Amino acid sequence: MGLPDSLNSSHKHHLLTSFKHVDDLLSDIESILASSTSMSPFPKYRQAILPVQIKVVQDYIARIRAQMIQVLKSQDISPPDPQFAATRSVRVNLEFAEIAFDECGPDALRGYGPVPDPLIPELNGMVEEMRSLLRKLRTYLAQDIGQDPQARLQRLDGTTAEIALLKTLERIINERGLVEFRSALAIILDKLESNSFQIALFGRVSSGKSSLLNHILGMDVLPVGVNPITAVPTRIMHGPEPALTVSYLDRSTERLEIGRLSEFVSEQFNPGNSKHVMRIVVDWPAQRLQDGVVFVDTPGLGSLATAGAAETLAYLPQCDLGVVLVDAGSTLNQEDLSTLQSLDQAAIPAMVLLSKADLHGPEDRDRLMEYITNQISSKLGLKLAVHPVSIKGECTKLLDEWFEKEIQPLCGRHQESAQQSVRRKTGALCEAVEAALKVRVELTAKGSKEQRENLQYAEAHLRKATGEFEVVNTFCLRASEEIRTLGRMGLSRAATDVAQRWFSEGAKEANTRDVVVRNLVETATEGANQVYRKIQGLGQDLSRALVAAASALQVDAPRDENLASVVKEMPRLDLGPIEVNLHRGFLAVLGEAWVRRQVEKKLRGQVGPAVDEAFQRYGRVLESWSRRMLAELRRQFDAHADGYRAQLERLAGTGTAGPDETDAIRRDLKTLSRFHSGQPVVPAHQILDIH
Ligand SMILES: Nc1nc2c(ncn2[C@@H]2O[C@H](COP(=O)(O)OP(=O)(O)OP(=O)(O)O)[C@@H](O)[C@H]2O)c(=O)[nH]1
Ligand SMILES: [Mg+2]
Repeated sequence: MGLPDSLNSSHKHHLLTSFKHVDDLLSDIESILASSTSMSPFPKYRQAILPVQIKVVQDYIARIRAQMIQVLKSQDISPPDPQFAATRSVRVNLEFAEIAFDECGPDALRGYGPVPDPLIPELNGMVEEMRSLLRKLRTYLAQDIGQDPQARLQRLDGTTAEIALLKTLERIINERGLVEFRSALAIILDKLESNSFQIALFGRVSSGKSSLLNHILGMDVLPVGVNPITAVPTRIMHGPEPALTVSYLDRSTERLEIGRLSEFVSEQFNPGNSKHVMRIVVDWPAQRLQDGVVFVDTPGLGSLATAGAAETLAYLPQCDLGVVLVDAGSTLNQEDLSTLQSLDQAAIPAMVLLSKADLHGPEDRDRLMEYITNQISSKLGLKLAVHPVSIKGECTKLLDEWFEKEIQPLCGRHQESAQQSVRRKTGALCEAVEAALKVRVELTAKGSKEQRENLQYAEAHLRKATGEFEVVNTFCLRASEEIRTLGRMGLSRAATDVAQRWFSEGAKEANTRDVVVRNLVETATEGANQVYRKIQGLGQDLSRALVAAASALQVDAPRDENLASVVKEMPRLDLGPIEVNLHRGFLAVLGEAWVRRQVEKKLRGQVGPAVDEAFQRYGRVLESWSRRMLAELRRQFDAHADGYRAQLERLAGTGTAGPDETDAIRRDLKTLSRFHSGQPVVPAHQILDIH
């Protein structure tokens, strides 16, 4: 009897358990390596391993693992099925990870000793980046299985021509780990499933969005008014009866009387969305809502905006048409331009309305419209028509005209428009995925140590820049707080100036008020300028980090690369009507120092409380201005940085693609190029068979 030509099951079992044990040990080594480079305040190991050694150890671990897989394969041994539901374990770990990351921030670290100032931005950046990644990952894992893009695509099969491309994109995103494109894909699938055409109204606070929608739909359910009103984006869609559906973040959805809308939608009754409303849908039986047209009323943007503005910006990429209202009473500003720019970046068609057109006669109106069109064209390079509208008197016919000429035909063609919108979004996603793949192949082709270092440098640069936000934010809060108390200092400075003038130039009493006001304004401005310069400096740092990332990835830097230009229109000190009544009179015979004290005392008595209050107010205004500027910088920075970061991490971390992967990526690129070259496309099932 000859020997059997393969290992028996006990042999195999022994091999498998031994390999499994080795693999666990290797994982431990990986965690030792990881912890030796970790920023954690509680390192487990002393830093005895140099970065270059770590790299070598990692390479060997990879080789040992590859070898084990080879051996198992050649002996026909298959590893056992996994025992735990991975998503659950991952979610549990992520919860702990978030807590752990919070503990790595400089504030937490300070409990263990002083943290060197230059390290603070980097630490903050790490915590911020990690938390944002963890949040995204958790949201993704929290979706039930019906939300899995593959299953959703399966259900949508045959509904539109884009499905084949979307399936290919889904596969590539998955296989190549391009997680940054998942949310874009999810938005497209939402669209395909809901089959609606969403027309959203954007604009600054009080530009007339809610009034306009009430008028268009023949209703008065949306609250309107002069203060910031709308706090939560509100979708209005066709329904047989007026009704209201409110979904919350933390409890189940409710269906309510339509009359209760303002309890949820308005800033007054739901300030800062304290009721945790996620989604508001109004059913309304209007003819204009048929064919699946949905209108969306959004919280106002701009300098007077409330927390709702963030909801508006988060909602923005989901609409099919963005209608931006520019108030005829206040004309176009930077905020309107950046809304239009965000729509453009999200590949969403936009229209501009000159609202409250009744405020001007036809000639002024035409001039304003021409000005707005020119500004949009010169500042953004976009050709957009501007339509005047109004809900008052005679001018309502302008609104009806706009609706009939521009919107009705679109609604009629909504099915087609919805498909166009999906096509455009899919096209944009396809281009972005292709760009990400190309970078991997190209950098692999040229792949050198220097290149790798470039990537790591750019990655660290982005991280540092992200961390600067927290530092600048703290600085601005402190500076705004200080400005609130500068009223006293401003007055004594004014007193010194007044006294000096009286002694050096002779009395010019008529100018005393101007001298005082100038000194107060200068005091406030010096403080505010620090805030301004800090935020502008941040804008420049962020732009540099983006340019460095783009150049390391060898892609074009963003068009709007100068983020510092976001920082505009710093508020000024508003002293209100103050009366100063100082006379040199008999004081002139006394010494300058004494006079100065008298002047200061008089000034305090006359305008002290008003000045204090003006500085208090100015501090608050400046604080909210700096918050807004930082939020806007953050939004613009993240729009580019998220994608760069993901690519840099992949390339600098796991390295460029190996030869097999490079071939696979080339095949992916070829498959994608067929979709837009109009060549016959391989059916989806065959594409999946290629690999
Ligand atoms: N003259 C004139 N005033 C208007 C017109 N439309 C709206 N208004 C006024 O503008 C103010 C703001 O209107 P809203 O519709 O609440 O503005 P909004 O853009 O929804 O404001 P938020 O929800 O706070 O962002 C109200 O006092 C309206 O009466 C218009 O066509 N002409
Ligand atoms: Mg409103």
